[in-house]
Amino acid sequence: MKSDVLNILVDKIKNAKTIAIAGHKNPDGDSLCSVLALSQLIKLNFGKDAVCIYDGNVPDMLDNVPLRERMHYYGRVDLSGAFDLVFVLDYGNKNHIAGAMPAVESGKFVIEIDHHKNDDTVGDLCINNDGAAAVGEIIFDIASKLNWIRDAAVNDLIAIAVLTDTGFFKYARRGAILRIMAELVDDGVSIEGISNLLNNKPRKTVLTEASVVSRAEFFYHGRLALATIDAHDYKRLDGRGETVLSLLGQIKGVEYIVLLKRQKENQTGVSIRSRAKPVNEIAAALGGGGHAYAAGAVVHDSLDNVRTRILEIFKGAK
Ligand SMILES: [Mn+2]
Repeated sequence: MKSDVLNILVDKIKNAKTIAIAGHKNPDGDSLCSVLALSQLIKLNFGKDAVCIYDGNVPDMLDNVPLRERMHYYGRVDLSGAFDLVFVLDYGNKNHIAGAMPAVESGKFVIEIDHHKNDDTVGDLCINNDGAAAVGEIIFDIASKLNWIRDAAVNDLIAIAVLTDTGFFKYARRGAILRIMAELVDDGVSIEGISNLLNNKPRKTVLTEASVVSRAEFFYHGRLALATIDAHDYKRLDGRGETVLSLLGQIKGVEYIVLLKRQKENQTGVSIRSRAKPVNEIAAALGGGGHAYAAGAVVHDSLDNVRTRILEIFKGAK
């Protein structure tokens, strides 16, 4: 991060009368907590209130994060006047900005802070680092380089952003992120406390997840686990069914895990996880995409037809 970039950032905050901050639609822990952490850093260090905007649904697990009440649904915020400064965080792809897009388009100056690979940027100033484990890491770096004051809320929010995006460090690729967490823990963050705070699902969600797991089917000598969720249960899931995928992935011998979600009569959500070969090409064949070992698609076909196609595809998987 170059100092001239940070000088522009500071200058723009100092001169802005109105500031908005948005993340991606259906915020995850990194998106939501990075937005809130940045808003609190701006309040602490510049005495300014930023408007925090989201679109979609906030997962139940994030209900108790610090300053949660600061997040406003875009439909309840007046976006007609252009903000002097708009931050857009963790968005990855223009489509994911969704309801906050009018604020980004009309903003007098836009700063994006992201860790996704993205060539189609929207910012007048881009602070992008696809090596960062989370946007929370970049926010921490900005605050450190500028000697900004952090309070307990900021520290917790950055820790939640990092812990959720790295799966509590399972997906951490660099030591830098652990050194940042070490500093946060020394400053009072409790990882155990955060873990407890995130365990906040409604009872019906966990019971639904458990019943979906118990009804899973196994194919090809137990190498493929396949679970299905009907439209009624789909509404009770928190997020994309990560818990179902993770539980099935704990079974000995299971290499591929597929979760089919009946979103509508002729629309089926597919999530694929792999412990063996990359599966992103399988997702691409279904019109989706994703990471090598975690991919998905939305197929405009019935669940039964998609199930048949999936079984055909994995029949040939080595
Ligand atoms: Mn992220």
